[in-house]
Amino acid sequence: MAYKVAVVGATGNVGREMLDILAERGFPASEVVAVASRRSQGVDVSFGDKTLACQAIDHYDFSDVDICLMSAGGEVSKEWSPKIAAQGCVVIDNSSAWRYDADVPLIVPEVNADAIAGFTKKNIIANPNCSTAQLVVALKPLHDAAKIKRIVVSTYQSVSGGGKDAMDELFNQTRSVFVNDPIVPEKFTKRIAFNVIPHIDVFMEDGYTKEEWKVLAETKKMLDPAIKVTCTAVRVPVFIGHAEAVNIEFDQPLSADEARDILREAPGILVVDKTEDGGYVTPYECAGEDATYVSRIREDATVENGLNLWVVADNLRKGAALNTVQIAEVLVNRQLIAPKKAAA
Ligand code: 2RA
Repeated sequence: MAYKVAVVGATGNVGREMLDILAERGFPASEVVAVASRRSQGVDVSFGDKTLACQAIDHYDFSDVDICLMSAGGEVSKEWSPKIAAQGCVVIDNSSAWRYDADVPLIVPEVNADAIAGFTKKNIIANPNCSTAQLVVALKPLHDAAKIKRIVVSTYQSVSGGGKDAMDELFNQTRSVFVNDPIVPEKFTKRIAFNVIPHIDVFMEDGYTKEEWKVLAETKKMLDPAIKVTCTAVRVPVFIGHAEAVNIEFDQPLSADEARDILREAPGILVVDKTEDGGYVTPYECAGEDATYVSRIREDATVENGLNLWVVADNLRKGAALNTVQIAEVLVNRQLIAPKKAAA
C-alpha cells in the first residue's frame, strides 16, 4: 500500500527536514507533494534525488491526499488543518495550534503510540514542541520503572527552533562581532551571539514563558497528569540541537546504574555516559541524528529518590520532522488508514 503525502510548509527548516526524512526512511508514498504559501509557489525543494516545485496552499486540492504533514505555524494550521482534515486527509501538525485540544491526540510514538486511535475525532494529530519530545522519550521508561513525582527542567535551545531567520541572525551577529559592526537584535529580544537568553516564546501572566508552559502541559498530556513539572527555557547560540538538564524526583528508589540500564534498552535512546572528559553528548554532535541521547546520569543526594540527567537531541528531527514522520508510520503500520487510491 502506498499513500499520497503532502508536506505543508515545505520551504521551512522543518518542512525540508520532513521531506528528507520521508525519503531517507523509504516512507510508503505513491506521491509526495510540497505545499507552501502563495509567496513560495514554484520554489524548488529536494525530495531524495528529486526536486519538487512548491504548490500554493490556497490553490491546492487535498481531496486525494492521504496524509498531510503540516509545519506552517499555528495561524496557518488553525485555518487550514480543519479544511484539509474535512477532505478525509489525516493532518499531522507540528504547530502548537491543536496540542492542547482534548479531541486531538498528542503523540510521541516511543511514549504513547496507543493514544493515536483518538485521531478520528478531528482527523488531526499533534506533534509536540521540540523541547518536550526529547524530554518525554527519556522520562517514559524511568516513569514506568519508578514513577516520577516531580521534574525540574532547564533547557538550552538552539536557534533553529526559532526558524531560518533566527539561524541567520546568529550567523550575522557572530560575524558582526568579528568585523566590529553594530549588533541590532531583530528576531531575538537581546543579542544572541556569545550570549544566552532566558526567554523563548511569549510571556504568560504567571511570569513563565509559553515555551516553559508547553513543557509542563505536554508532559502531563502525554506521560502522566500527576507529574509536577517546572521549567526554565533558555536560548543558546547553537545552530542545531537542544539540550536539557533534568532533575527528577521519583516515588520509588532508582539508582543511577539502574536508570542507565533501563535507558540503554529503551526505544529511541542512546546512552553515552562515561565519567571522563568528553564522555557525554553535546548538541553539535547530535545534529542530523535520530536518537535522543542521555548522558551525565547521576543520583541527587539532596532529595529522596532523585536523579539528574542531561538529554540532547536534534530539535529539527526528533523535536519536529522525525517525530511527525514516525507518527505517520504508526498510522500506516497499524493500518489505521487506507490509501484513497489503490496502487495501480
Ligand atoms: C523553539 N520550541 O525552540 C521552539 C520550536 N518549536 O523556539
